[in-house]
Amino acid sequence: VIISVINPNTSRAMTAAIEQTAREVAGPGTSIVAVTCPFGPASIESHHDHALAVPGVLAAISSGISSAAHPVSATVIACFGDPGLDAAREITEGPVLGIAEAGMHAASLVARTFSIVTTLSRTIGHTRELVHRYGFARACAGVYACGIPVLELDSLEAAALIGETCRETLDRDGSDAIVLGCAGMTNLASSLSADLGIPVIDGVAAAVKLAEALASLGLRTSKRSEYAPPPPKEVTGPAWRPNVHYGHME
Ligand code: 5HY
Repeated sequence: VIISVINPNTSRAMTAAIEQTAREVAGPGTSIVAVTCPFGPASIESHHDHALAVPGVLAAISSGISSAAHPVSATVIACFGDPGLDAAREITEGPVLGIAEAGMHAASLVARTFSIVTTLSRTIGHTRELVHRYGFARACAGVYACGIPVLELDSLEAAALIGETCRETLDRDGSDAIVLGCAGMTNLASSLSADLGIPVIDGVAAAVKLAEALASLGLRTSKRSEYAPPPPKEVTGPAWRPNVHYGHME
């Protein structure tokens, strides 16, 4: 099984943290290909960042497709906004998982209710929409922000503040688990879980293992209608797209 793990922002340090988690949790038969988006925002924490990130996600996926030598079994979009998820499912054969959707599924299997702790409060609206879209409106007790920008998560102060936000969230919601709302929090899950005494789900780890499970079951995205390859179309603009014709799959 080959899993392509894509960091939709262009910050290589975040890709390294994401890759480390992916390699740690991957099973013996799974290899991880970590990809940093070739262009786009350094971090994604607004609607505008999210929109700018999608072309880079699709470019990163297309480059993976065109390397038919090592066909990718599954793809993980390692950003909690799940940017480009549906478009990615149209242009790939294997399963595509976003870390938000995967994290919520994992939480729903170990807890009756869970809460989400994300970065800036301005990302709460989009996260709530994903909660509803993925069908977790009943299971998700709330979405809260720690107030730290994505690129400032890697500090002791940030870890302490995230822990504090988790405690406040659990007291407020009475929920049974926490989903960490940013790939940049991936290295905090186990220590937070030990401190709080509840499951703390890191969407990166959840997405990699769910992708591995689906790929090992031989499950691929259904091409019957909505996720069929997009109709061939003239696209003007930067020639970032390798010569992959979306109309068919190699
Ligand atoms: C992420 N942004 O996981 C999201 C987190 C967020 O660059 N990687 C980012 O705040 O939506």
